[in-house]
Amino acid sequence: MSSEQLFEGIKNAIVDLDREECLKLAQEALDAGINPLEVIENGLKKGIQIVGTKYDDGELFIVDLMMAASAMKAAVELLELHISAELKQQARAGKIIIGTVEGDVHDIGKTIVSTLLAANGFEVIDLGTEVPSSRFVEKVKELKPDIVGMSALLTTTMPQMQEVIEALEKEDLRDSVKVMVGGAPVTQEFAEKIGADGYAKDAEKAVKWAKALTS
Ligand code: B1M
Repeated sequence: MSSEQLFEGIKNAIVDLDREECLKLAQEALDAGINPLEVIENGLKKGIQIVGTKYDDGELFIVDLMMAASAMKAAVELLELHISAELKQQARAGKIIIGTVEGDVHDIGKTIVSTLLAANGFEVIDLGTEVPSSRFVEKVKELKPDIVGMSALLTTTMPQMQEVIEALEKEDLRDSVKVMVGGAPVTQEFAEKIGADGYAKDAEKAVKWAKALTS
């Protein structure tokens, strides 16, 4: 199968909520030597976007979203092993704590960002999902990272990012860290409005930003 056929098959497997087919094709792509990031961008992400639109249009339900997410997470986990293995030896480029903000359970994109940052030499401490501002503050005090990264997928949880920045200011910690934000509804304009230092549209841009912010 060509790489284009594999991407198409992986996209369709997500849309069909077919976890096994998705994993099988992801493994085939790896065996064929295709860059795992291309599989995520050209196959998995396209599939999950279609699923999101179908959910919006009432064609799919929350249970379907969960099945698609489970297939995507399993495939990302498989691909991640290969991303990290290639680049793990690199020197540490900086320390980052990252999490999905309070009230938000979406973690697929955040985990891809974490993995790619780690693969590019950053020490990444992933706080998981639904992370309250107090935990971000506590971890900044404890771990003294170079960057705090926040992800939000819901318009209703985006304001949490500002809350974290304000909490850092209140504790006199804001000047000790750079803040990077991202997630589908987040924009450059929003990042500037809440006083973040960086915004990234996707995982590769997040790495570029993190490198620029720490250099
Ligand atoms: Co939900 N969901 N969801 N969902 N879900 C969205 C986000 C939605 C757009 C779907 C829709 O209506 N079309 C919609 C939000 C609408 C809005 O806010 N305007 C929505 C909704 C409404 C909900 C619920 C409220 C549904 C309900 O319960 N009625 C609920 C909320 C639960 C909660 O959080 N409290 C909910 C639940 C779920 C599932 C649990 C079923 C599942 C998540 C599973 C999981 O993550 N473990 C899910 C899914 C899968 C989606 C969609 C379909 C896909 C999200 C995803 O994984 N995308 C999504 C629709 C969509 O986005 N098209 C949707 C793929 C991922 C690779 O992309 O996360 O954007 P993304 O990450 C990218 C970039 O954004 C960027 O890099 C990543 C890689 O390129 N990035 C960063 C992300 N974080 C970054 C951080 C950075 C930098 C870059 O710096 C730190």
